[in-house]
Amino acid sequence: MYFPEINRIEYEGPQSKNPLAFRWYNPDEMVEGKSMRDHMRFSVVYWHTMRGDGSDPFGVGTAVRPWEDGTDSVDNALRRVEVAFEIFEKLQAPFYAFHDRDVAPEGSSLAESHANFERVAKSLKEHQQKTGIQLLWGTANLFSNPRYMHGAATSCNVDVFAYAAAQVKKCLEVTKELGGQNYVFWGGREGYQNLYNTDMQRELDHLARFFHMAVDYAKQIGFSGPFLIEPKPKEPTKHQYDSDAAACLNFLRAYDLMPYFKLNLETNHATLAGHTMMHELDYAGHQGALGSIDANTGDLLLGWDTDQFPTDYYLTTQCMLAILKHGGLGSGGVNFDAKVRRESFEPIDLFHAHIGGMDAFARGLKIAAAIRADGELSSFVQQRYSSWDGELGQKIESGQSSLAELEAYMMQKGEAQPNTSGRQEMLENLINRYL
Ligand code: XUL
Ligand code: CO
Repeated sequence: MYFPEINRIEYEGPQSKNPLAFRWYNPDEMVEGKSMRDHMRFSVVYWHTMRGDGSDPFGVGTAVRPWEDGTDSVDNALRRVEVAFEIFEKLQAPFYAFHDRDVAPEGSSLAESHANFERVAKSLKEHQQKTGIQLLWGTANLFSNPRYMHGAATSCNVDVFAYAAAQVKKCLEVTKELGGQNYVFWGGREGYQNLYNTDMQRELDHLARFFHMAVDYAKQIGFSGPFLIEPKPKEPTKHQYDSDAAACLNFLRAYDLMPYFKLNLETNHATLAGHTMMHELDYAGHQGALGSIDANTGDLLLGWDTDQFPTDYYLTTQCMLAILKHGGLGSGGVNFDAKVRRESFEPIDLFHAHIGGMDAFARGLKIAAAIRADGELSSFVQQRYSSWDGELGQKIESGQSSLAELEAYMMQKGEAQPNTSGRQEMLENLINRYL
């Protein structure tokens, strides 16, 4: 036991002042006919929680992690697995997610890296079996090693593409072996810093080839979970090819990948793209591509990917409104791609951070469900579009009208009268009634 002073975090209700208890996340509580546990499918990420050290571009790590021996050895990695599962269990998180290089050290050759990964995966599997905790998704880190400086699947160097392919092949095998429910591609360095040196079309063609190879290999080994692309518009590159939900869906359609892919949407990436998270969720959702979410938030005053834990009830309410509207997360989950601040250096801060995020999402779920149950918001929207429910609207929507017909119609009618107010302020007040 690495946290003898911390018991399993339990639900104590909104009145509780215990900082190590849930005030809103009550796993068995039913909301819209489904338990909170099944709605949220909370997941802890290995990279921030187990590997984050609090370093930033201005200074070395600050995090105190007594289980770390300062080496990047397999032994240290195996000890981390024990710590990780104690954290997951105590948080009552049913899922976790990793990059290959988070869980096991890169070796001095590809073969050694594969062997390290397999060794640690064996231990991950044992811990999963012992605890019932499951792998939400796996992904390959195709951006940290210097070989990937120009990208991986979009590198100008074919050998780098091949190396990345080998890494993804192994990571797919391990993800399947661990019962991973999805497989994620975040763009890493797939993008460009400068178009003078870039053949964008060739790079995009290569990215699509890479994804098709992954689809083919998944079929070959019987990995059936969906692939997820995680959009992000910039950082580390100036322009990331998977810039937002719309760009990803266009790419997937253009290259015949739609049947195999959905999206993993992250709040801080949405805001970097100039969108709200609700926009990204709704955009993906109405195209049947809402796969999973990376739950976090940026900072209003900082323009980069700060990956903070989400604690804002407006944000989580908006997320849950969109998620419920589109029928839930399916095989995805609410994955905390979030890190404690550099100044929050003690191990216990990892608990405070996750408790806050889980409670904020549980509260958002309850508020969203209450808004939906009352139906005032949805009936306002329905009413706002009600002119489309008449004969003309139906004819247009079903593709049976024409410009000529509409010209004749307006010639006779004369003018289109504005019919309803948008009532934005009234609706904002309405939302506030539930918070
Ligand atoms: C980077 C990011 C990644 C992905 C997984 O901004 O969000 O951690 O979630 O590669
Ligand atoms: Co992410």
